[in-house]
Amino acid sequence: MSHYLGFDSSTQSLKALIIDAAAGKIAASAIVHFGKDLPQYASPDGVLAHADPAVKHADPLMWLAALDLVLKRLADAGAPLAAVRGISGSGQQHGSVYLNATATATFAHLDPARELSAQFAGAFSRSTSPIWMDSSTTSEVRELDDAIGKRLQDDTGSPAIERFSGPQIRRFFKTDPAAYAATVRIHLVSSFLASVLIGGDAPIDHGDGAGMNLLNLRTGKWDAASADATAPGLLAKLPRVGETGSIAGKLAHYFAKYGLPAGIPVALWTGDNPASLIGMGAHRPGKAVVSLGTSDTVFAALDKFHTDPDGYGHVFGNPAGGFMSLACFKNGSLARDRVRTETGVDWKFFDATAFEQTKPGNEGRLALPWFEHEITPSGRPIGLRANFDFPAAPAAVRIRATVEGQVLSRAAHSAWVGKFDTIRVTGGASRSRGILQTLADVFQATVETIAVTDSAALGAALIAAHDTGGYSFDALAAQFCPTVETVLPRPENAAVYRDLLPALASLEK
Ligand code: XUL
Repeated sequence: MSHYLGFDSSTQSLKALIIDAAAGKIAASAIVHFGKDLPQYASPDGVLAHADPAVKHADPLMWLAALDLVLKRLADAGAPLAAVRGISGSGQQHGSVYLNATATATFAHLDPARELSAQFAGAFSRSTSPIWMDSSTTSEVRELDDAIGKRLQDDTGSPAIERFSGPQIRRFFKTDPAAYAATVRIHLVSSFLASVLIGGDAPIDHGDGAGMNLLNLRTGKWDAASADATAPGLLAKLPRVGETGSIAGKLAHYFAKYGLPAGIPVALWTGDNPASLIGMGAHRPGKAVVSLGTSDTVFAALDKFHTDPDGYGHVFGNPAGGFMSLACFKNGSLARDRVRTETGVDWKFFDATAFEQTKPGNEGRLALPWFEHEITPSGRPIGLRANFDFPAAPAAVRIRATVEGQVLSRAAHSAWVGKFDTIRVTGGASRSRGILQTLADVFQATVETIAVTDSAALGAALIAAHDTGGYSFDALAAQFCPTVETVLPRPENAAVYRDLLPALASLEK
């Protein structure tokens, strides 16, 4: 029996996926949409409404209700739960969960006769969890910067960032010191759910821990000075940092009610981006993943620990060992869609025809669709930027200018990571011929699409197979992440795009 279970607790849903590692097949999967399936939590997109648009919190009880429901759905569908030999999971990064002194007993005595959400109802010192979309911590970021300075990025992999857990914890300490004092444990979404599975206190891994502004990636330990600058007594409230590849504990008896074997190993959970690195088969340096979604992200395994000199990219732990980079570009698909709507064309035109009617480099015409506050680079005013009369140009020119502007920016802000031979593309826009060829030409790398759709949940299941079952990541990637389509770079376009870099730099000013 070679079945492994991976979870992905993302912003809007909880997915569970069982793989048969020996057969190289996905054996079962189930999903719970927080909005649709758990309407009692009033979080249509997984986020609670708040008068201040900068505040984005979620109810941790909703994540627990989803855990019961997704396992029930797997059991009801006859999934091979009894054959599962190990479990892991991934969580939306940066979200933090605050537990009070009663939580220890709750974890230790999970009662199969009652739902998890009922058992944990009194276990939180903060009833809601700030998540990665929250940007209410501008002053806390400044305070951390003032206290630690450049060393924060040099040692934790990122400068102080609003959505990172450290500034969020500091804000909680400042706004509700009594509730902070009553907090005995602060978990990430990932380590909290791992704790529930083992009925104990799971460590935080290097992948997700690096998204806190608190983990020293050079030592693999909590950074005492950053913790002190964040909030008093914080070190004692954090769980242990776990070694990459290690086991959090054994599955609690509670989960036997769904047919899972109690006592099987639960590997450390990680963040959704580190899990996706594994699920995309990109755990080795040289391969980057470009995820084209609401936001575009570019992430890749790093050959050694080093940081982005411009301060926009992050360094996280790689679940396969070592480190990975991640850069997030806020203006992704929604910006592409807005340009498409405004030019009055359909997706076929946007994805392919526009590129047939224009030439690579677009005769120097370039655009950046910054309709939302961009974070890479940050601090610039919003609006469409172009070095030509954008509204007057033909639709095909505007579309190529937008796509080339986006792709050049993704490449320019990933140059610090190193050279890639291969780019694996995922997300809705990976269907676009024009975008795939532009990626190949700008990065001068082979572009691959793969069949994986739920890369974080698959990555978590592969991590379970590796960490608890001894399967190698290379063998798992060969089986589960094969290439579907390849687009080759055209060497003659390398210089065309190199020559556009000064134009990009002036648009980004
Ligand atoms: C990464 C980040 C997001 C979340 C999404 O830094 O904030 O990608 O992990 O779930």
